[in-house]
Amino acid sequence: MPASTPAHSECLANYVGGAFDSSGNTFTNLSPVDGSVVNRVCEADAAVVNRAVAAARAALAGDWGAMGDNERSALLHKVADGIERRFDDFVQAEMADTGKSLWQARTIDIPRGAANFRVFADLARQRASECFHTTTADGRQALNYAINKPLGVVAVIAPWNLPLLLLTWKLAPALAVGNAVIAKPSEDTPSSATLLAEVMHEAGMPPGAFNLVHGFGPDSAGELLSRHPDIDAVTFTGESRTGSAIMRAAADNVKALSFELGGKNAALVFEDADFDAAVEGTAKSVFTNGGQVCLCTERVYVQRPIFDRFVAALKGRAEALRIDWPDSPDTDMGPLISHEHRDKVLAYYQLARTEGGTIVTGGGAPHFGDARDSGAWVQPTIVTGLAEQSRCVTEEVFGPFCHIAPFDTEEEAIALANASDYGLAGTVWTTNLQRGHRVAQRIHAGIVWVNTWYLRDLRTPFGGVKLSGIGREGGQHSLNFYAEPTNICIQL
Ligand code: NAD
Ligand code: 6OD
Repeated sequence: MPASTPAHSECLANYVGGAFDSSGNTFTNLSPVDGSVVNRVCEADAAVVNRAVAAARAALAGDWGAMGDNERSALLHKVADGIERRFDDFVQAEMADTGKSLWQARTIDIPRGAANFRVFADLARQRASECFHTTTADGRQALNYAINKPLGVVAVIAPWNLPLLLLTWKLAPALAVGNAVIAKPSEDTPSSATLLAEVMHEAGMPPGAFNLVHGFGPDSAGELLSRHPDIDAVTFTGESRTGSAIMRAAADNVKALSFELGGKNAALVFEDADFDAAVEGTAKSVFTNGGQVCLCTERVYVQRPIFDRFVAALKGRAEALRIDWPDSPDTDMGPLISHEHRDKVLAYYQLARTEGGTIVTGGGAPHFGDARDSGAWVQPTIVTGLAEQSRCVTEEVFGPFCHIAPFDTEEEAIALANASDYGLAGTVWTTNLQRGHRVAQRIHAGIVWVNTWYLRDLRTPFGGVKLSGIGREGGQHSLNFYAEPTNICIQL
């Protein structure tokens, strides 16, 4: 297949060693909007994965490995330019695979895809290195300085919820410090990654520096990458259970691992909060992307004096959400990613009932009377009255779902937020500045927002504690993971 084969040709191809490769089996990518076929995708088998690893290794020994910081940085800016030039193609690809709204793809997913390349291209070029002037016991002097080398060949395994955003969040820093990468997008969202391969090709990325393999997890491309003896690091975003499987597979070669995993995030709404802002912000944090953002709130704790009013107001917001075709300009929420995921989320809605909860709103699937009835849609759902130990309050649902419970004291609110196996994000709503700082600092999570949600500065540490991940990404934290420092000690 010629290198310029478009992403939406008959079958989305793998991209290996600077050329598109459509050998092997194919699988079907279905639209969650109406169940129709979006495209067919070439599944990378062991031979394709091996070729990708060999191409990456060769790139490190060749033009890519020899490239200087400034040239690499300029190339990554060209990739960002390429994403922006084909902005509408990326938006369409993301909407077709996920059913997310045009508005969200245009304002969050695709701009962040380009921004990830620009930010890390600049940070890597401007990076300082450590240097110590050392006095030794005999009174002589030594100079210690560190140089940062790429880790080598890095596998990037990405999820389906923010496909381009989360893939490039890892690809960009890995490439910026000179690694050769093999990207594996989710089997549910192969299209924007294939467009990215075209953009990489057009930008003049040296063959093998960026490779793309399509496929599934177990017994497929994901596992082949995690086990591959010639891959130095795996950086993964997805379910906590998958993180454990990758950890086991990568153990034999003691690969470096960076994991961004699941969440069961709490929002604490104090009676002194700006009520309307807290309702609006909580609605956003529960229902954005159909609740399919790892940072979404699934546990809302509200101080008792405003509990009933808050539940009623959030119910009103949930019922006002426009659930519609992704390309309609007013759509707030599209379908879930797949029929399989819809069944999982609907099973939690049912479980909420059997666990003794009260369904405040939603609790099922909408009926449209058109092609969407063959899609993967669910209703935004709010539940009250569940026990803190119930499965709906402890397990990640990853849908437009939250449980709301009352609390009385600040101490109790903090304890409730922290009573989770996960620790990714938290949100505090209060107009008391001291309380905002005090509570945020005591929440066991990688990020805590006060009076906002999903406000991002790409230089800050991002990641989770407990089941929510290993390590931090963002700014220098990403560069630190993707590079290996060597200390050089010179006796003066
Ligand atoms: P997933 O774990 O099912 O899949 C993610 C990726 O891993 C896919 O590319 C998949 O093919 C691959 N994979 C699956 N099994 C594998 C295996 N055994 N070996 C190697 N690769 C394998 O996750 P998902 O359903 O795509 O995404 C949703 C989950 O991701 C949620 O739990 C969500 O919280 C989490 N997530 C976390 C973050 C974060 O930053 N912490 C961000 C986004 C999503
Ligand atoms: O914004 C980011 O950088 C990021 N990693 C978001 C993760 C979202 C999870 O679904």
